Amino acid sequence: MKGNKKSESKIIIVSNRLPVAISKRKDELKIQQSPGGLATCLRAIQEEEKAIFVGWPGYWPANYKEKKSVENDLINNYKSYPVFISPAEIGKYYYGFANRTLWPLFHYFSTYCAYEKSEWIAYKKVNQKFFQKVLDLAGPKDTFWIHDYHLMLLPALIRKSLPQSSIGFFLHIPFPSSEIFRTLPWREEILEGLLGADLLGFHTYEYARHFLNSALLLLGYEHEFGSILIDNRIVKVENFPMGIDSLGMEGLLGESPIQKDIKKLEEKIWTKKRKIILSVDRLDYTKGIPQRLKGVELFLEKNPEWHNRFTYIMLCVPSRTKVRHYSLLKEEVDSLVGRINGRFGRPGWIPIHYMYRSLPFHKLLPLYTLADVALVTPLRDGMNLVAKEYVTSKKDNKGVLVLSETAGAASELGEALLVNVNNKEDIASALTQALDMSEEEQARRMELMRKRLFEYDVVHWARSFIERIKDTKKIQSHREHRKLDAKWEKKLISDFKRSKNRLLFLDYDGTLVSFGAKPEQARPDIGLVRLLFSLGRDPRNTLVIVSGRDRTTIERWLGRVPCGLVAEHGAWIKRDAHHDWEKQKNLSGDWKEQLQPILKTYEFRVPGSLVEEKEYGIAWHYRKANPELGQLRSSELFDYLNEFLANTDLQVMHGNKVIEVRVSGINKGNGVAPWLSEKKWDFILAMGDDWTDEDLFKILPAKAYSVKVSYGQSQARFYLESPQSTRNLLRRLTRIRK
Ligand code: ADQ
Repeated sequence: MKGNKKSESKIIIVSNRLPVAISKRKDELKIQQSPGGLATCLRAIQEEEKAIFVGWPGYWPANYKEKKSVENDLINNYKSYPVFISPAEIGKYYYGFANRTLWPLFHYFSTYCAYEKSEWIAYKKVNQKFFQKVLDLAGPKDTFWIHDYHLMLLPALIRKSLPQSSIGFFLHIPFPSSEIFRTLPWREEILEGLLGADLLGFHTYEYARHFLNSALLLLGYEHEFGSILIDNRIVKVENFPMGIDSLGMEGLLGESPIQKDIKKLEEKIWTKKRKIILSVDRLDYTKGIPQRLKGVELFLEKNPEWHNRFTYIMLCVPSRTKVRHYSLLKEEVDSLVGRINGRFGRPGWIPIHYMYRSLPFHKLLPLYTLADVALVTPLRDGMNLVAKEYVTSKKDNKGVLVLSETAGAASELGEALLVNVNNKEDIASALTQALDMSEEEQARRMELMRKRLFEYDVVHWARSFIERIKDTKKIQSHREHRKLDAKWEKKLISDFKRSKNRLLFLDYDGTLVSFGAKPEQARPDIGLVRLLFSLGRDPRNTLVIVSGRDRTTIERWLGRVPCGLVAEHGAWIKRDAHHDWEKQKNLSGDWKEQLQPILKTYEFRVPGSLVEEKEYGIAWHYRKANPELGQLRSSELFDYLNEFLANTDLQVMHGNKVIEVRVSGINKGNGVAPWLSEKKWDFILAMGDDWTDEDLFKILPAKAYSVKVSYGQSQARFYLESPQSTRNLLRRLTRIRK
């Protein structure tokens, strides 16, 4: 079986829970559907032919024989490969780290968080256990799709042992703001674990942005349009709002047993002539149940005319009952329901009909269909599928959804009545508005939401996620082709060897030396000076250092190297040691006076940043600033300056952690023109790391070797990772014998 599985290409879906769960009643094992939103999603992708599932079956077998029988049943009948986790491990990993630390933290309940080292260790151990299982099943062409906060270390574990594999990870809960996330003691390990994936998916753009900010702030990883480069591998971070199985649900609604149930319930309601308000949740403190009840209480206080004219059916599924905050919540909800029913109930009418149990989906459907109002009021929710299920059930477009603005679903269901759950007045008045809403208004809102849900259903969601993992792999392999690898390096060296007139353009910062915290800290070390001497000394080489720095600094550092110099991005050039500096154009730096106060304000507002004045340019560097603040303020300054300097002959550039203003028409391409125009060259190499080097790459002949020393879009033919790789290449060139 194992051999077979390894030879086909398949999708391995890994989640804490399998789509089905096992339980034992009266010595008999039973297999049922797992509860909750993630399980709903897994069932929807279960139909995917090539998918297999890996996860916890919710059961610890009594003995080896039972274990084997459970395993065979799950594999053969449900394509599910169980990872058996002992009760002690479940206590620490699932009820512990996952649900007493990560769950409250990611839902902004930081005061509920426990930070227990032993639970963190158990979490690592169980992630390792999943990894071993996955490794047993994995073939070379398989795609892994890992789900949710229980398994955040798994992507990196797989990446380490199968570096070429395709890995996607989807988080079903919110990713909190970096200010919250950074309070986690093991924050770096969690981020590194996730970044083992090729694709990281979140329900909303906000969560993706929070993740990118945390990676920047805590690990220093920058991103470009949602892509992060790690060890020469691209990680894509994107939002994929999860849908539900709308078509499947509509099909179920048409089945006759469900229609019968709907009819029965309808008659019951009709005789009482009461409207139905419905809520359906796991009993979880993130779902805002007490807040909702207080809103309903206020509605009852303010609207006596509605007494005896509605029933609120509140359906709660027991959840994580072994975690203390959940049992406290149960007590609070019980007492609130008792209080409200006691206060407002009368013979023949109780306002809240509270059911503390799970219902099979087909029993839920009639309730959805007949409810006039759905009250979905989580304090935080990754998405919230109940809201989407309610809307989908409304074939006749009748019904009103009241939805919390802090549920992920709110970003797609803007036609709902959106409420701030902490404001009970808001809930009470939304209820009034919902119960009084005309049928035309209901239909107008419902129709728009339904259309969206049918277009972006769970099948669309799952397919687009899997497609995107493949796309990311394609981007990576395209990148691989551009790498100046051993094969291309051999060709470059052999062309270099054969040539007699070689032209070498080298940028300085980020290409020959790594960036220092301050500009003056990047002075050349002795190794670099020797390397440049040895290149410049060879009569067949014409070496030119092409920099954005001011001419005084560049001359002080490299003035004795036998090479040409270009300073201030081409404003100044020095052909060789025997020539003086030449100004490229009739330049003036008078305009700097006007800009200096603006840039100084940013120096003041962003601690760690600084202003550098050049003869014909002025720059604001933010390398040492807090990365998040630096990125934010730099875009703001860039936009501002562009507007401010429109219709002048000044140009604003956003370089590597620097915003610089200089006279238009001055660029590295023009700066090197005096050399390039000589036309005698039989070998040209240009290396640079920044987009200011693009002007140089752009004007080179097609055969020239242009190399970008970092990740990012570029006109260069090749790329290398770091200044260290630049130096290694140049060192090899100096070793070539005549
Ligand atoms: P959950 O927190 O479980 O999911 P939700 O998205 O609302 O929340 O999904 C609940 C699912 O369970 C729904 O399909 C619903 O029909 C079912 N359900 C709820 N109460 C029930 C009851 N009493 N009886 C029977 N079935 C019931 C997590 C995240 C969410 C995210 C999903 C999917 O917390 O934010 O939307 O995963 O990514």
